[in-house]
Amino acid sequence: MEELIEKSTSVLLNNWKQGFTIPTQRLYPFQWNWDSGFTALGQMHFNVDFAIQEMQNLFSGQWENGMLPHIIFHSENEDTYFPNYDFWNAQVNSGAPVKPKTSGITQPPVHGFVLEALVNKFPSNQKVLSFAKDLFPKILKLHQWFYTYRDPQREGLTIIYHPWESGRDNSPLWDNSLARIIIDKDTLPKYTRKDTSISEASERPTSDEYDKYVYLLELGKKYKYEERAIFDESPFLIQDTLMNAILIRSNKALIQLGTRLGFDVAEIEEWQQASIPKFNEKLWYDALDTYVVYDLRGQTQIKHKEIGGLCALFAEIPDLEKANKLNDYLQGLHARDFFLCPSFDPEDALFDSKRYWRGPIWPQMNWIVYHGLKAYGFEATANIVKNNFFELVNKLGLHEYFESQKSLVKNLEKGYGGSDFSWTAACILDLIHEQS
Ligand code: 9WN
Repeated sequence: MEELIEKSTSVLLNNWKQGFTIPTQRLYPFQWNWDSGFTALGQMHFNVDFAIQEMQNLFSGQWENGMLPHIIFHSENEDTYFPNYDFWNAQVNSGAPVKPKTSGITQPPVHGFVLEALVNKFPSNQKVLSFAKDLFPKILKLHQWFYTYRDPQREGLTIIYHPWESGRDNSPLWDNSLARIIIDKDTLPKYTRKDTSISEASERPTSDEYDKYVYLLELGKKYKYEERAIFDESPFLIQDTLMNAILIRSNKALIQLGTRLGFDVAEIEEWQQASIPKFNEKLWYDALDTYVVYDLRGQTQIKHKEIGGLCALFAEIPDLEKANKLNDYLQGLHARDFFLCPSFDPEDALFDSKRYWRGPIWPQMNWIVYHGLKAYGFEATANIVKNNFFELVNKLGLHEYFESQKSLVKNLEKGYGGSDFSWTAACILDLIHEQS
């Protein structure tokens, strides 16, 4: 354990850029939104000032309307990532900051429960408490943005209009919705991917998928990143399980924190009263015994088992009957010799054990599912999720994502995607400290 603590800490220190952390060198050379939340969970165990600065610098990119972008380009000189700040051109929206430059879409709002963890660890540290008082209204503003601009039907469920917002970019979940986009190569701006010359192409999204990501980015830009116009036209409009579960979990954290710090939380309680029942009503799919995402444009559930459905546990959305079904599913995978938790169901024809979000195990997802299982008292499964993660990291390194089939892991020497990855290191540190 000592060695793992040392290695993980040094990954976070090497990826530290005087105020914020990059996910990994070259492949992702800027500050990413939900990555930074998890990173702060690791930093707080060895340098609480880093954790505070990480969050402060992330929120320096918040837009006037409350939106928190998925990338903050603190440096304008890095050239190893596409799309860079100039391609996003977030300045078309008058509420985007001039400095730092940002992207024009968001990512899962982890900040509420991250701040809660920080305050729980340092309950009487004045610096932490005054930081929490300063950050709380900013997180609240972000949640207000979700419910004001991203819930057009006032259902209590927010929507995404770009796969990158879901955090799980090329999940097979999006295939049918993206198929509505017909690419006209003459009108799509020319661009060059950088990721496939840094990371293994067979572990990354395809070029067709990238064309569609660029198409949706262009759509946002065309409408100055103003939601209403984008929603009228976007072929891709999804009510995502992961995004909504994280929002609901962070709402819960804000209610607890706000009450402790003296903020009014009535509005947040109202969101919860609408969101949790709606999540159960609209996103549960009996035939698969799981929660699924809803395609708002196609007015249909997208019926696949995958990691997003399991995140409902983390927000304590399911009743015991549903929770048991999710737990049984994971126990079944374990019995069939899979490491937990594959990002997509291995029995599904669309499963791909290597390609990014189409099957591999993602560290921060294990952290989320682990805590979800614990919340229901599923200790045995929670421990498998945690121990599998440790086993993978010990054998394959602090990578971005991992193979889930035990028979294949045996012959591998490293994980997939980027190496020395920040949220992998941070989740390891947090789980080790929780244990001790
Ligand atoms: C686009 C940084 C990010 C994560 C996402 C992951 C990947 C980016 C990309 O890397 O996405 O945001 O260029 O592939 O899918 O979850 O936040 O680690």
